Amino acid sequence: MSLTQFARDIEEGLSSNPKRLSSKYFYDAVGDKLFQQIMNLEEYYLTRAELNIFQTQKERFLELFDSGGAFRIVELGAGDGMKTKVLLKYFQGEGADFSYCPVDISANVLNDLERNVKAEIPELKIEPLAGDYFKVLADLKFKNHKRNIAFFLGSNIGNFRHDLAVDFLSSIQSNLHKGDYLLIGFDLKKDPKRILAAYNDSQGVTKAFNMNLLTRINNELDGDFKLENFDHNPIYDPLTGECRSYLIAKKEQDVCLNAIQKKIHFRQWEPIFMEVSKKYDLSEIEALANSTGFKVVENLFDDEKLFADSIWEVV
Ligand code: AVI
Repeated sequence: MSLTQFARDIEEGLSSNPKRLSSKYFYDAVGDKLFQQIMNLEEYYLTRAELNIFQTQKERFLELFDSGGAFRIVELGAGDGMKTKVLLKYFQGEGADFSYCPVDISANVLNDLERNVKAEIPELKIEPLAGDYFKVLADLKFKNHKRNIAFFLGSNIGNFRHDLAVDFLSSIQSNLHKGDYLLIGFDLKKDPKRILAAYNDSQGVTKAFNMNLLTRINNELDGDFKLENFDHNPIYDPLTGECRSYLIAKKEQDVCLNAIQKKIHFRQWEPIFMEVSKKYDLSEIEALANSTGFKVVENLFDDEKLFADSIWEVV
């Protein structure tokens, strides 16, 4: 039987001790919709905070990016480009010499984005690129020698384990030229109650977002997870800055994944680790930049100092 990567990862994660699932699998069609809803929740401050940075500091972004020559914005995981469009419109209006390369694994996402950006900013030079981030950056490196400014927004780096964040950022660095920039979004350490509320919203959307991975496993691996037997339990550790989400088995049970002939036993109150969303302070941001071949040029903050967009230069 040849297993898909999804099947292999799920089998491995649920056979581990402690059990774990990867949050990268949250994003099927239903998961994408739930994440859109999360971003509009009152408790989920991250998206609004980063949008506030873009709205209030667009002039500063342009001063930093425009060093006289042409530049290229390469957005890794562009999604709907909602926040980025604020900068693109401003830069275009100021007559900056730049182009926009949204990068995403999904060609569908890119088609929608291109249509929507062209309708709003018809004069913008846009070159969508479908594929793996590193491959796209490696191709661009040898294309023409415009200054690249890679964007990795939305606190996505917070979903990486520390060693994997270091590997990921080092790979980005090695696919950029000296002097190129990376604009990277970090959610900052703050009142633990506010952080926990963002991952435990009162409407239960974040719970549904986590539970949806069990539904996805049921659908794709012919599983029989009973969702009512699990509860969503996020915790925040102010020492490490890690908000960690778990699904907890409310009773002892077996779950069958028929497509891969696998039976998983759960003890009562046994957790499945689902996701880490790490919160940073400024010294950690600087240490991460320095350990991956960058230096911090400037940190830009929203009005409440909840979030930082950190601008790094390849050294
Ligand atoms: C995509 N990522 C930055 C989100 C976060 O805040 O860690 C995913 C998320 N998980 C629960 N709510 C939002």
